[in-house]
Formats: sequence, C-alpha cells, structure tokens
Amino acid sequence: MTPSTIVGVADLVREALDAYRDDPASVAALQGYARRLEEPLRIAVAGMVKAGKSTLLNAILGEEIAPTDTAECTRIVTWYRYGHTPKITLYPVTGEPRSLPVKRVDGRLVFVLGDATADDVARLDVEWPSPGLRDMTLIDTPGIASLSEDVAARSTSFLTPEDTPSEADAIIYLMRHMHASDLRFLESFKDTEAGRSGTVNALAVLSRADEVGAGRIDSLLSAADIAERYRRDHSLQKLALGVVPVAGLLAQSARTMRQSDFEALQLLAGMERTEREKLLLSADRFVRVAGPEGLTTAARTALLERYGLFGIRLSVVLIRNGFGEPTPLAHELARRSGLHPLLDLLGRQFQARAEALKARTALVGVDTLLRTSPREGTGALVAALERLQVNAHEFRELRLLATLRTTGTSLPPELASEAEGLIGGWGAASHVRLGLDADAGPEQLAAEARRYLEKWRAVSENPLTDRSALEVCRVVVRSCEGVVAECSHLAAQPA
Ligand SMILES: Nc1nc2c(ncn2[C@@H]2O[C@H](COP(=O)(O)OP(=O)(O)OP(=O)(O)O)[C@@H](O)[C@H]2O)c(=O)[nH]1
Ligand SMILES: [Mg+2]
Repeated sequence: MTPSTIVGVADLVREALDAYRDDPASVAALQGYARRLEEPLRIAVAGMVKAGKSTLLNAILGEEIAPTDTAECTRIVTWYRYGHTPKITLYPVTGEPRSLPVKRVDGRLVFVLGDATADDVARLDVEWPSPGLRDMTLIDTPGIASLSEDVAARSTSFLTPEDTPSEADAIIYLMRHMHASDLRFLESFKDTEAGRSGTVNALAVLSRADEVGAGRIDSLLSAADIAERYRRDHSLQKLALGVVPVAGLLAQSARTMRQSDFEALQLLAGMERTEREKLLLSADRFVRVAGPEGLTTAARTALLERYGLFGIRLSVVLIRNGFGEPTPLAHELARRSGLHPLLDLLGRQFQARAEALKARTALVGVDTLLRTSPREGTGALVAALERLQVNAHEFRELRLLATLRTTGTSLPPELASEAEGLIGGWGAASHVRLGLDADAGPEQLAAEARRYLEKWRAVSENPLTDRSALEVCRVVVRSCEGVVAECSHLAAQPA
C-alpha cells in the first residue's frame, strides 16, 4: 500500500477527531479506528456452531490454546492477540475489565469466569506469546445460526453491526456444507463492512474435511472436489476469495503432536493387519474393542479425540510406509490436513493487503460517523473521504476485484481473468500478480510487469474495447505501473 494512502486515512481520522472533539462517544470510536491502523490485522474465525472454529484457530497458531467443546466459553467472543507474557482480561458487559488467572488444562486455556456467566461477558482478551499473532489478531466467535438465538446474535452484532464498521477486518468463514444461512451471513458481512466500498474480504473453509468421506482415507480428495464445486458456485464466489478444505482437528494435533501420541500410533501400526482393520472400522469400535497391548481404552479415547478416525487411519498408513519418527510424521499429517493452502491464502489475500484492509475499515468508520452524525463544517471531511475512496489505488483494486467477481465486465473471459490476477485477486505480492514463481528475480519481475503494462495500455487504447471496460483497464494499468516501479527499484538495489 502506498504510504500516501495510509497517511491520508490517518490524517482523515485525526481531522474527524478534531471536528467531533466535544462528543465523547465519537471521540472514543475515532480513537479506536486510529489505534486499529497501528495494530495487526484483525481476522475473525466465524461459522455455525461446532463448525470447528476454535480447533482451526489452534491449528493456525500451531498451539492448543483456544478451548473447544466447552459449554460456556464457546458463547463468548474471544480475542487472541500478541503479548510477551500470557494474560487474560475479561471485559464485562457493564463494569470495569478484570484480569483472569491464566489456567491451562492439558494445554488449553480454561477461562475461570467466577460468578459471571457468558451473558455478562462482552469479550475475553487473551494476550499470548505466539509468533503467529505478531501480525494478525485472531478472534474466535460463537456459532452463528445457533440453536440459541442469543448466542448467534452475539456473533452477528459483533461481526456485522448496524451502524459501525465490523470489529474484524476480514473473516475466515467455516462451513461443513454450504447452507443458506452461511450465504446469508457472508452476504451481510460483505454488506456491512464493505457495502459502500464493495469489497470481498472473506475466505471460506470447508471444515472438518476428514468427515466428508466418513473418515475414509480418501476423504480429503472428496472434500477437495466439493470445495472446487463451491469455488465455482456463483453465489459463493462473489462472497469469498477462495474455498479450501481443511481437516482442522488433524492440523491442530499434527502441529502439537506429543511423543505419547506417536507411540500409540506406532502400536496400532504394528498390529496384525486384519485385527487392525477390525479395530479401525468405526470410531465406536475403536473405543470399544480391545486394542493392542499397552493401549488402554482411555488412551484410545484420547487419541480418537485428538486425531479423529481419519487421522489415526492416515497415521497408521504413513508409519507403515516409513514415517518412523514423530517429526516427519507430524509434518506429513499437517501437509495432508489442507492447512498449508489456507495459510497460503491467508498470507496472500489478507496479510499482504493488511494495510489496505485496515485503512478501509477506518474509512467505513469515519464515513458512518459523518453520515449518522453530520454537523456543520464537516463538508471538507466528506470531500476528503470521497477523494480517498475514489482515488486511492488500493481501494480501486479492492472494488474492481469485487466487480470482477460479481457483476463481471464486458472484457473477454481470458482478459478478465488476467486482470483479476494483476490487480491482486490471487494475492497481492508482485510475483503472484504476474503468475511467476516466488523465486523470480526483480529483473524478471520487472520485465514481465512491463510486458503486461504494454499489453493493457494497448487494450485500453483499442477502439473495440467497450467503454465500460475502460475503468478496468485503467486500474490494471496502474497496478502494472506499481509493480514495474517496485520491481525496478528492487532490481536497482545492490544484491
Ligand atoms: N473429525 C473432526 N472433528 C473436528 C474437526 N474440527 C473440530 N472437530 C471436533 O468438533 C467439535 C467442535 O469443535 P470446535 O473447534 O469446538 O468447534 P467450534 O466451531 O469452535 O464450536 P462452537 O464454538 O461451540 O460453536 C470438537 O469435538 C472437535 O474435536 C475436524 O477437522 N475433524
Ligand atoms: Mg468454539
């Protein structure tokens, strides 16, 4: 993002602070937007009840901290942000925030609410020294479309509030099947957060992907097929930047594999084949039927909870095929869980354009304030805001991306697809825009960007190009110029 846009947005917030200085509520909101610009990008993990949100959050961080399957705390919006030392703060609906003891059972945090119930808690804030949190704050949210409307309402009012920007800059949305309520939610996230700026800032995850094929060893292949179908589904395409299948439980446990897990899996792999197949026939049998010597019922239950039947079956196959040490096995399981493509998308779609997404949230906030509480003398602010929205190239890219994915353009499909890549639709990094490998050198990048620049200038000057496509051409040309400038600058620097 060009520094001028960030500076422009920060200046705008400052000027608004001055204009509303006698209104404490507006000042607090504006100070919040200003702080958000300085903080890491906020990414919420959302989805229906038991979609696997907390488990996936742990998998992304590579640590089992977020509690899963606990009755009370899954109803509370919980923030995980970077801190040098672990610290938990409870923000009640009314009253002063207070610290909670940092208590962990089996690795996971246990929130000791004391006399308070989930209804009394506005949010929990966990500071944690997890490297993954250095450049993103993750927010675990209660399930939407819960049986309890009250729980669902907490997430919707948090993620898609009526008259303020969303607390999250982007979301990872989990779904086990595509449901009408999933689409409705994504629709409202898009409308609230980005409606006026027309942006897509959600990634969809086909979660608990190992369960798609009832835990069969090819479950993830079936899940990949379904995800591909969703990806091509027009109603989802315009709401999410990508759809990836992830077996979150496997990813979480693989990233936190313990020696005792490995030994238990080794015992299973060493069993006689027919005996093992009988044992691994179903989750129920796995717990009920006696296993190999040394693997108690309690140990089997624990293993099943951590890896699922799919994870156990896959581990056994892998161990039998030569993965004889915990670390390589853990890496292979993580790789097969589908987590890496998600992390890759997170990096390309969210983190690489974090500044633009944060700036946009701030603009939505100031815009809302100016519209809902207009006052004399804010005309200049309105004009400055509009100028930023219209002219800042990052916002033009985000808007065009949404257009290409929704209404489309009059460009031929192959050009539209090329435009989508060049404006950062597959990721904001230069090599991704140009469709080159990550190790492409600056000279190669610059040459390729120049080639695209010339091509798109020609498209825009071609009399056959429809007028309505000219704005697309302008944005693409500007994006190419940006990449040329950046890469030429890099190429000119001593190696
Ligand atoms: N087989 C399988 N089970 C999973 C997976 N992800 C989560 N689970 C299980 O599903 C249950 C719910 O997981 P959570 O991560 O707590 O789901 P959640 O969406 O946070 O649930 P709520 O916060 O209560 O809405 C737990 O028993 C998990 O072990 C997965 O990828 N595969
Ligand atoms: Mg949860």
